[in-house]
Amino acid sequence: MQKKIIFSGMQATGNLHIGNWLGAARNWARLCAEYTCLYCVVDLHSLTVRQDPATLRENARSVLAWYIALGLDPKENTLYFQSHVSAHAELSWILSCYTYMGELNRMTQFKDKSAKNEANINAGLFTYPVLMAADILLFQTDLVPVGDDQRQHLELARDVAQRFNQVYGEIFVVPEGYIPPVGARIMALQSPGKKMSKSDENLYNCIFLSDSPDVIIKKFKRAVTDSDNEIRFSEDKPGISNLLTVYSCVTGRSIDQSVADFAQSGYGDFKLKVGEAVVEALLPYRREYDRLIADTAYLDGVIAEAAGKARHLAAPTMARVRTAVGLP
Ligand code: AQP
Repeated sequence: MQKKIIFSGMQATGNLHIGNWLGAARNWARLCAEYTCLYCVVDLHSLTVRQDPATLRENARSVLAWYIALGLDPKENTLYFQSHVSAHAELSWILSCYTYMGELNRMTQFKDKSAKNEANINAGLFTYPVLMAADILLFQTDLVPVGDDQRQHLELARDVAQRFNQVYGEIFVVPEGYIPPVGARIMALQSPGKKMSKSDENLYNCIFLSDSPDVIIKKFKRAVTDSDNEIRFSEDKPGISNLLTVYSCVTGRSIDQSVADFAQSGYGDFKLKVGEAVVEALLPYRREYDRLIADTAYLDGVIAEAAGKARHLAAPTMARVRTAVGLP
């Protein structure tokens, strides 16, 4: 039997952080044995926010190297740059003609990012979810493992696929999401009311995968908690609950076990131990990343081969879509 298909991606808008890892990439590595997987660096999406060209190129390579370092074997998985497969943009245009303004107006990420980028509320920011739908539908994707913030975009991709299928017959597989039960929304360390984000201006909000052990510990020590010195998982304790979630993800202890581990601890000791657990969990991945990012020839080879493979895999869907809508 043919394996089912997974597609997911990350933007090259900055350095990856532990939210990107625990909410998404960690599950990609777990699922890849059972599925045919395409993991894309969504560099076209990154253009919705103004990027310095050299930095974008560097970040895109860095994200791809992290994919491999975090356990995705490029021989088994197609790890590629979105901009190397022009079918993403072509399908996005076609699907934009099947997506309603009202649907895009409801997207909370558009509202959040518009508020953050008042000087550059561009059309790409608005139509971002259409490109994401195209990314997914292009490969007849069955499963999309993402963090919780992508739930609404994923729902839109499903709606657009269903609408298109209603008009033209079964052209697209309607994808399911995979959102992990723990770690789907890692929160900012200094402002646990909002999610950890690559482009956050406050660097203390974010643990980057490339942060040194000293920096990681320093950031955890500074993490915002609360005043009652009680370590429990609860909605009214967003800072503590976030740290417990991170600890649970990196150690494999359940949330209840994690709470029990710190039954005798104060906040200072707790934050230090969470930091140390993250440093330890990241160490082998960081070593592998450092080795990979220095191996230019190897990465170039992976990038070139995967682009060809992804183009080949996208071609049948594009041909069906073109025929369906009546393009000559
Ligand atoms: N804080 C998070 N917790 C859990 N998962 C997260 N993801 C992002 N942030 C968290 C998941 O990581 C994958 C890649 O995300 P993305 O690169 O597409 O962009 P994003 O969701 O907009 O992430 P960032 O880090 O916040 O980037 P910027 O600052 O550029 O907007 C997705 O599966 C996402 O759910």
